Amino acid sequence: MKLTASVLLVTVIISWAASPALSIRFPDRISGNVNALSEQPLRTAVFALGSFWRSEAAFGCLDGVVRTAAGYSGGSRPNPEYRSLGDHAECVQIEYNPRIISFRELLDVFWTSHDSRQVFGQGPDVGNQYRSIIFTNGTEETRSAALSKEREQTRSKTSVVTTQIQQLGTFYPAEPEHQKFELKRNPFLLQLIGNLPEEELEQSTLATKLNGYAAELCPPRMQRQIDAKIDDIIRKGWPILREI
Ligand code: MHO
Repeated sequence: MKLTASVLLVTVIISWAASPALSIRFPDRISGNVNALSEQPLRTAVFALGSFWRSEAAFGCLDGVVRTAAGYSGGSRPNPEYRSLGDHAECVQIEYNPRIISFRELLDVFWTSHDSRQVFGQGPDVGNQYRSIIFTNGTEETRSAALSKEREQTRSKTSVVTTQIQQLGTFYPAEPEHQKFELKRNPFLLQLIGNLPEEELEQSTLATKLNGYAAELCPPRMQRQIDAKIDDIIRKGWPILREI
């Protein structure tokens, strides 16, 4: 009798738990995760192409670029600073989502954003710190860089592409006053995003984009999109630009 009762109880519990109507429900895992893109592992590229103020802005508003930083690399002096950078070059470090933009596409922007045939300088900025360098991470990137340099050289044979290709060593971030320099020259845009403190500004994707916009270096479609957003804010009186 006792045994029968226990068997009955166990049977009741099992069927209760198995019944979809009565069993305890765990929340479904969120499918179609809206943050899937931002969770992609990011990659990093570093290029030297003249003044890092402009270099940072040249890559800032490309689709897929999440963050940029100005800094020093390519030399041997430990802990370089702007006034004593030794044999380093001014560089931009680009964090990007490889699902949206590839290293090769970044290389295309690298070539079109500076004159790789000027010897150790860009325009009026002359000196070793302004030399042109593609930093690479691994053989695949080194091969892409070499191929794109060859292609660039074939565009014109009358002058030599001076760009160096180097394995990336240490990237030293530059001093805060050199970060997002173009954006910082534009107090209106800084106010528009709520005068972020320095650390937030340096991490912000929006600030990265607006740094390119401030220098008028965004691709035309992005430049127009930001223009429209800003017009909208001014018309509607929204206080702060949060995203583009
Ligand atoms: N031509 C620039 C160079 C600055 S740079 C960050 C200037 O205005 O001095 O080296």
